[in-house]
Amino acid sequence: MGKLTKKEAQALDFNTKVIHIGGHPDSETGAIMPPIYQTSTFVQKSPGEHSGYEYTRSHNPTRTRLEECLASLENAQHALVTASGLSAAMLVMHALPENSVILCGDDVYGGTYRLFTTVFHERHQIHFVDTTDLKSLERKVSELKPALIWLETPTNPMLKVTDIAAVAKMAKKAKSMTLVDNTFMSPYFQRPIDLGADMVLHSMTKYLNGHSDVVGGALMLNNKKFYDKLWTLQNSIGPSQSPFDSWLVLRGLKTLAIRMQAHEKNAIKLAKWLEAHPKVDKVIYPGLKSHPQHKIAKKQMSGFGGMITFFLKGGLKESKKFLSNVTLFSLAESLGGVESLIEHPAIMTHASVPKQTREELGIHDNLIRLSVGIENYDDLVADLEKAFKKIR
Ligand code: P1T
Repeated sequence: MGKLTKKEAQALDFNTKVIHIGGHPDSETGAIMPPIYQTSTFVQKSPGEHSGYEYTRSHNPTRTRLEECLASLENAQHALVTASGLSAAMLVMHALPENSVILCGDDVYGGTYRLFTTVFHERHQIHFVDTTDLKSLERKVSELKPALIWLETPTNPMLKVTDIAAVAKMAKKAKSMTLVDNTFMSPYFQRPIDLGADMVLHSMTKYLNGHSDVVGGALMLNNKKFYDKLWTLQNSIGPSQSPFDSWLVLRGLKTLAIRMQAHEKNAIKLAKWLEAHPKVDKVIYPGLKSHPQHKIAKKQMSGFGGMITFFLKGGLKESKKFLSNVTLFSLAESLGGVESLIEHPAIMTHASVPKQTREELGIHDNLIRLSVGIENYDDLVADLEKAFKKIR
């Protein structure tokens, strides 16, 4: 019932890591599935003499297993699991010295935008920039010497792809840190730390868990000093994930590799089908040759993921009609679960982005976002076609 050594664990293939790192049998009972340490506190032998676990806000053995697995999947030394993707973002913002300059991609999840513009705008100087325009970004980096460059790639919802290695290189020159929100790709398709980034953020709510039954976040990084700062903040502020939720993510992770393959297989076919559809104006999917950063996507990702956005021919009326007539695609916020979801970014996930900014980014009323699930492809197409037929 041995546990893998660090060296043995590192040598494993991704498909083996998702199952075996943090998935070792319970040393006490031999239970093949990790115990859920559903406890708030841990008994001490004498004051300060304990097993390494004192209180679940600080540490919990089920969460530790998940952190071990996540660190290894992103090829990082450390991982910190948090109660949500946004609380992971919050910890990073608190960990930076006051009045830090941050360059953040202009097209990020609406909740991240809201966190930065309504909570942290007073603590830091946050500039939103188009990180796909490397020349302009480089000028800003050398002029502003930011503490942090925050990338979402591909972005939510416009699926813009930023060259991670190029940004990490310019960041290093300016002594800036680079963080990549890797939620859309998961470490199965993209590993930012291997490309030179300093830190990876995930909303585990999405592909990592994969079953739409948990909210969670994670940060992976190599810098021990910054990790310690993040952990201290988490312990002090309190957004730790519950043991049961960590256990669910550990369970979901086991199928990450095959789920991602299935998401992508459906999404590639669906993107091509949509591109040829007479009621569709334009499709955005990093795997399409028509995607403006298709070459960069091919270079830095080993697959293109399960997210598609497209512009319907028409406006809000047509979008609403379409969205109200799908059945297998559930009209809901979130993404990355095994079931297909559909949503209207302007009204739903990105409502907190001001209308003018939305318009500038291309988040118009005819923009639809799909999280393509792993159901049968023909059933998914038939569902969309049924809804297309309802619009004139
Ligand atoms: O919802 P939460 O676990 O707090 O994660 C926030 C978050 C962070 N980063 C990205 C790229 C995200 O997409 C999200 C959450 N996104 C949605 C809920 C959504 O429907 O787009």
